[in-house]
Amino acid sequence: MQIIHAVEHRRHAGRVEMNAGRLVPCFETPQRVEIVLRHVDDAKLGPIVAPRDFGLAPLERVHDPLYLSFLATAHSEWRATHGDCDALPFSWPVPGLNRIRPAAIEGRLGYYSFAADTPITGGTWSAARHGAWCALTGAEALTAGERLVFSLSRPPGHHAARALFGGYCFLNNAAIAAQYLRDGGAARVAVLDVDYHHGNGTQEIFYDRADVLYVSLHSDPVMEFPFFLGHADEIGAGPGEGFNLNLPLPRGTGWPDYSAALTTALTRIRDFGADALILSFGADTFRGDPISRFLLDHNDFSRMGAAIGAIGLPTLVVLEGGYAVEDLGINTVNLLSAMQQ
Ligand code: Q9C
Ligand code: ZN
Repeated sequence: MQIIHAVEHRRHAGRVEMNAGRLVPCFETPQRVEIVLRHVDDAKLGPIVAPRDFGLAPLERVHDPLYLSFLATAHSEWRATHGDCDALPFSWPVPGLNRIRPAAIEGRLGYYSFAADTPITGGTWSAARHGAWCALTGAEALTAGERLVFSLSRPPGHHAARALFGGYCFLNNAAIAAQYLRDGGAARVAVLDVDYHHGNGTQEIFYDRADVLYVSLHSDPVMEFPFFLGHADEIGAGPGEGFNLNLPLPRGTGWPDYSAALTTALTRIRDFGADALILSFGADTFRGDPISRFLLDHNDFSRMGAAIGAIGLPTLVVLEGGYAVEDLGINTVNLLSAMQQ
């Protein structure tokens, strides 16, 4: 399988995030991708290639151009007043407040975000763009006939909405790739999201559309981030009704209940008749994950990969979360190896 990777991911290295009342070192670190890179290389899973530069046009198919301009200059604007520290949002236009876009950078940080867990650094924009280009390069390879491609990038993407960052995400790599496949002639694209957290961004982007099916297995938002989206009764809107499937699971879920939900998800994807599958893969369902509460073991990622591979669709795997850093390499290789069978 082709593996797409860009060294620029290292330029996004946040120092701190808000966690349980304290600023703590970021969980989403450059080391994550370096570990996965070492493991896929050791396992000889395939050639590792750099992405090509797709410019901004395919990003603008999914994201608000003004949001992209904000991301491009946010840290230099922040640095001009606050020096070279991470930019973190702290005030949001929740319902009841006026949604006029502020001029101040501190205000625009809140205007374009939904969580205080996601710092913007000097290299964030470069890293995020190269990450999206990895997904696009992978999607292009599918168009050229590849059956399985892995976009090994960070920062992750599935929490990023049309004009919102948060949950460690800035650009929705999976959504950008799905839209690129649609624009390239695929009639139907399915996105399967197995990250521990609900992909609120991907859901929002495709919520009123029947051409991109979004199916997610995740920790029930009544107890877990992103809290405000991901319930089972969110089924899509207008022409998109019936094309959004949320399968929330309780904290403490292990393989037996997880695999039953995965069967439901894969049945829906099969019925949909997709031309291609995008897998938003987060390994934060692993039992040792420091911020998550599911109980999957190393072997369960092989089982997951075998089940997903068995539906036989050309598939682009995009890396989302997974914060047990050493295990992230093992879990990713287990998934990908089993998908290849
Ligand atoms: N400090 C992904 O897995 N963080 N994002 C909440 C904890 C939310 C995870 C605050 C975790 C987001 C892609
Ligand atoms: Zn996650």
